[in-house]
Amino acid sequence: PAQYGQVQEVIYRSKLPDIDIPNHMPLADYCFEKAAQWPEKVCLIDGNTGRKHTYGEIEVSMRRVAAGLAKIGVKQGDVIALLLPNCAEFVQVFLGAAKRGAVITTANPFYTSAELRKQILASGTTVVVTQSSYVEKLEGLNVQIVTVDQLVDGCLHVSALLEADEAECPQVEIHPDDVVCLPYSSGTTGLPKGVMLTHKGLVSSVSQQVDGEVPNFNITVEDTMMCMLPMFHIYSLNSILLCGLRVGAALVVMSKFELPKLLNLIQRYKVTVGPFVPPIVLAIAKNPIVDNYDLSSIRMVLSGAAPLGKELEDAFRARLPNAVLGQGYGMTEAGPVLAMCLAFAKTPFPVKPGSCGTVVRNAEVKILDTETGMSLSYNQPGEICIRGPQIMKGYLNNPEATANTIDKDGFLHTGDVAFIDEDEEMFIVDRVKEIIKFKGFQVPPAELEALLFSHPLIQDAAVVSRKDDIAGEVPVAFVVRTPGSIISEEEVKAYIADQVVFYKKIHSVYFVDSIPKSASGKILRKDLRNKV
Ligand code: 4UW
Repeated sequence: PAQYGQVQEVIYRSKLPDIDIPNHMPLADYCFEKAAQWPEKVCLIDGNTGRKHTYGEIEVSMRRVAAGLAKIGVKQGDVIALLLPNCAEFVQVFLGAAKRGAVITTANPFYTSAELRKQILASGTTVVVTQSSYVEKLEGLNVQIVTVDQLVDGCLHVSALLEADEAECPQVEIHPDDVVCLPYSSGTTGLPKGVMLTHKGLVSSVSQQVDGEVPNFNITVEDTMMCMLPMFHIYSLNSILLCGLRVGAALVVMSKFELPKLLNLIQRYKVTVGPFVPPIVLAIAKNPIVDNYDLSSIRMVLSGAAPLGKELEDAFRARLPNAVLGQGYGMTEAGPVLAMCLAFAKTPFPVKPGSCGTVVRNAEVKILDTETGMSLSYNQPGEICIRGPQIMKGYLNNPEATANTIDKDGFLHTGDVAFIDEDEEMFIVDRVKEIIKFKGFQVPPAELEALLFSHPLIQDAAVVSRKDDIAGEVPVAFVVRTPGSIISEEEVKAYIADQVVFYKKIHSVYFVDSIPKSASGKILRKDLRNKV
């Protein structure tokens, strides 16, 4: 009970009991803890070639890669960048690097040279594992490049890692608070920053989803999961790859989204679990070709990374009546999973459409009034804050941004606005942060604004989101031309498009006389969003 003069805190928790989380274990050992029980079981199926890798094979290749990395000079704590579409080598090198005690940073292989350069330098990457076609983009960087397909002059080939001697797998003492994964995210404001996810954090997050007597995300060794979302993004890395490995599921690895191919693979391999994002849920709900495939094997469809409308949920359910559809809610910095649909639990709960789930076990959520900071009770929207062993350790080399995100009590502030109803279900209603999400991909306005400012004919600029039926949101720019300049919309768009990955392209330019700002100089983004 609240004491006089003290503000009462309302803490929300899972409806499932807390569990014992073995988060003293290194991530790779945790993922393979039970795999000795099923060495012959299929772990990965390459969707392009049909090639299968068993759990036993992946476990050996993990130790070989760890040995190979040590051999080429990678030390504990060194940073390795994976610049790959989904493929077996992504999984093998990720696990081998984790086993070595190295840190893995992931990036979109479609990134431009300039985007890659920033992340590689900021993260202190010394080794980049990629495809031969992307080697060019890394020119001028002082890194060891490893290619997974063709041999390239001056680069190593991944066989140097995969064919190393597993007996030479280094013994490494890994501390639970050591960083293992370093994805980049802009968080609630500014440019992309390195998010330090530790062994303890990722083990906790996976455990919160799939471990215990009554797992929240009830996938098992019997399941075949579609691994089509890119593993360089934390959603797929955590909830598909790491959760899948932990339970012994088979993962159907797809390198690129094409609807007919996806449907074909679901039918061929009798996929049971489909982790998707809203544009894919939309395609399955609406595209007539879906009727040509037998998708009856699917029992669970997970959506996340962006909002899923109630109408779309209803349309999807009408199409795949046998599948349980629900959402998860994640944020890179939160480890990433904050909430998961309880209809996916081993003992399922009834859930409502539009909910992004219930807070995971072993974690605490507060909803704070965005004006007063007061902790709010049921059905009142405010900023979601979360505390638990799964959240990030902080931003790399950025204590200020860390302190602005994790408060002194250890709660991480998400910048998402939601309410929780009496059934403990969370509903996201708004965002008080800058980030724009194009099909679930992060578009940081600050990055595009910095590029716009760098143009001599642009005096001021602001980038905000515009709603879009397919992508969810697209970035649009408000631009103030320098006096006398006549730069056109097409020129502005082309200037940005040359420098960024496809999903950060600007879709419209609105020329204005000034950008609305607060007294402290902050762009009034809400005003601009209301204009578009
Ligand atoms: N509804 C509305 C949602 C939702 C959402 C996210 O790129 P990041 O940093 O991270 C992610 C991670 C998503 C994720 C991870 C693991 C998982 O199991 C799962 O469930 C399916 C999802 O997207 O972007 C974080 C931001 O994306 C928005 C929200 O604004 C959040 O802060 N977002 N999920 N279900 N919005």
